[in-house]
Amino acid sequence: MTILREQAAKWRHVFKLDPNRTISNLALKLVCNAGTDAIIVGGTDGITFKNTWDLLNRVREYPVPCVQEVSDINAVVPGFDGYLIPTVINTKDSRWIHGAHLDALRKYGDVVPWDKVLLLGYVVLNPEAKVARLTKAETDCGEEQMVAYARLVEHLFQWPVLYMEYSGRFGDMDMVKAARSVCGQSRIFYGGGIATKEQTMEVAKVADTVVVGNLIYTHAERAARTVKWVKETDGKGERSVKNGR
Ligand code: 1GP
Repeated sequence: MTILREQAAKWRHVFKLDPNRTISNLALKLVCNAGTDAIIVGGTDGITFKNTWDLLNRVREYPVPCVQEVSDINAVVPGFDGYLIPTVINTKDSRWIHGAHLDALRKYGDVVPWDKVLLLGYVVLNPEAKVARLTKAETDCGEEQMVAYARLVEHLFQWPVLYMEYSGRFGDMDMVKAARSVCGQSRIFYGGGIATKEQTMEVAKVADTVVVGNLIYTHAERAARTVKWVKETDGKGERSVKNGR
């Protein structure tokens, strides 16, 4: 087991910062000091070495773990605490499943710090999201199909993380519950449209790791409060029943 995998197994809340978006010093301070488990730096487009490097250096002012979600091999920046590698399960375009990964391994396979790498198995569920269009994700997915994806990750592939990605829109909690009903080992990450206390707590009761992105840029103070709201759900909901954790 990688070291990063062990660390991520304890993440209940993470913020996702996009290097291609502007964030004020005040907003950054609020989210970095909010008590989150980690900051993820990554996004879908306009990601460069420079904007990633700049953001890492600003986050490094604070004592919070900071990992990079890699979307472009040319923008991988040394010095992060870890590297999240996404793969999209609900696409037929092999580039997003393992094609880009193989290209990267052919070039840089000898120097990958494997103990700092964590694979994220994405199911992209919001057809309007940039990531859905880019990866040609098959977002028209019902609960039965979601259970099949979750079983693929949990049992067949035995991957560490199933990431349910609704980026930009609050998702269908019945879909998350469907995945929850068959996931015990793989961790369920949920991201998408979290903007209120109710939404934060609803997600936190079912998913293992709550990802907050856009709210940082629109309501930084409220985004900071999501950390506390997640903690308020400890011991409640499907998540605690299913896993006893
Ligand atoms: C995006 O899952 C994250 O990759 C978070 O989504 O930006 O909608 O909060 P939001």
